[in-house]
Amino acid sequence: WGGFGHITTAYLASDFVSPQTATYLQTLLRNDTPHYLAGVATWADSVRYTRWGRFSSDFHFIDAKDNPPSSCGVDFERDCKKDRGCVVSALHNYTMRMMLDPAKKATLQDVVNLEALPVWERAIAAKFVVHFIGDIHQPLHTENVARGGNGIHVLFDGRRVNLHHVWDTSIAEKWVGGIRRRPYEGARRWADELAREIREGKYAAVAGEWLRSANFSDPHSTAMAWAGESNAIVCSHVFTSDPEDMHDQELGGEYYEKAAPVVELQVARAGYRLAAWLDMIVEDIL
Ligand code: DCM
Ligand code: DCM
Ligand code: DCM
Ligand code: ZN
Ligand code: ZN
Repeated sequence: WGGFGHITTAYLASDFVSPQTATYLQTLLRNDTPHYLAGVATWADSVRYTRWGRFSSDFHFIDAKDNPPSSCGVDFERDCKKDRGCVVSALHNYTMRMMLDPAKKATLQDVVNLEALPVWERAIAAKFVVHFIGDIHQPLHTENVARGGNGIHVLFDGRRVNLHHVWDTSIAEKWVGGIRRRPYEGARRWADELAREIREGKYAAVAGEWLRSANFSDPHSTAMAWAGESNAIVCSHVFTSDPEDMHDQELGGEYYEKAAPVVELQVARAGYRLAAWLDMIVEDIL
C-alpha cells in the first residue's frame, strides 16, 4: 500500500491490541503516544531504496506466476525468490526475530540455540512485521504480471498513473474523500470507522473468521493463507479483462466502484489481523 493504507492499518491494529501488547510495543519502539504503530508503518518503504535497506526491497511482495484473470494462485516454491526472499518469508522471519527477547518466558532460545536479540534489532523486526502484514493484503503485492501492475499505464480520474499505484493509493484516497496532505489525520478517521464496522457494523459477523487463518504455531502457512486470499482478488477485481487490455483504461468510474469496497475490506482485515498477530507474539514472550 501507499503510506495512507499502511498508516490506517497500523492505527486500526492499535485499536484492537491488548493493553499489555500496547505497553510492550510502546517500550520497544520508544514511543508512548497513541501513534506508536502508525509512526513506524511506512518505515520499511523509506529504507528499501537506501544502501542499508537494499536487502529488504523484495520483502514487500510475492510475485505469483499465475495467469489472471482466468487462473490465480500463489506457490511458495515457484514464487518466492530463493536468494532474495519475499513477503511470506520476510513476515515469517521477522515474526520469529521479534520473539527473541531476552525476557522470553519459555526457553525457545535454548531449544533451537538462538541468541536473544538486542532491543534495536527487535524494534526493526517489529517495524517490518507492521509493514508486511499491510503489504501482503494488497492484491498486486501478490502478483507477477507487469511487476505487480507497475508496468500497466492507466488513467484514474484523468490522471496518468500505473495500475499498481491505483491499488496502492488512488482507490483508498478517493474512498475517504482525499487526504489533503494530512495522511495521519485522515488515516486515524478511517481507522475509527473501520474499528466501528468491525465491532458493531458490517464486518462484525465476519471478523472472527478473519482470524481463523492466523495460526501462530505456523507463521509460514498463515502468511501463505493471507497471500492466497489477497491473490484471489487479482482475478476477481484487479484484472477485469486480459492484462493487455487494461492499458490506458479509465479506472476512476465503474472499476473504482467495484474495487473500493475490496480495498477497504483488505485494509480492515490487515489491521485486525495485525493486532491479533502482535498479541500472539507478545503473549509468547511475557
Ligand atoms: N537503521 C539502521 N540503519 C539505517 C536506517 C535505520 O540501522 N540506515 C535502524 C536503526 C533504528 C531503525 O533502523 O533501529 C530506524 O529507526 P528510526 O525509525 O527511529 O529512524
Ligand atoms: N538485516 C537482515 N538481513 C540482512 C541484513 C540486515 O535482516 N541481509 C537486518 C537484521 C538486523 C539489521 O538488519 O536487524 C542489522 O543487520 P546487521 O547485523 O547485518 O547489520
Ligand atoms: N512491487 C510489487 N511487485 C513487484 C515489484 C514491485 O508489488 N514485482 C511494488 C513495490 C512498491 C511498488 O510496487 O510498492 C513500486 O515498486 P518499485 O519501486 O520497485 O518499482
Ligand atoms: Zn505497492
Ligand atoms: Zn511496502
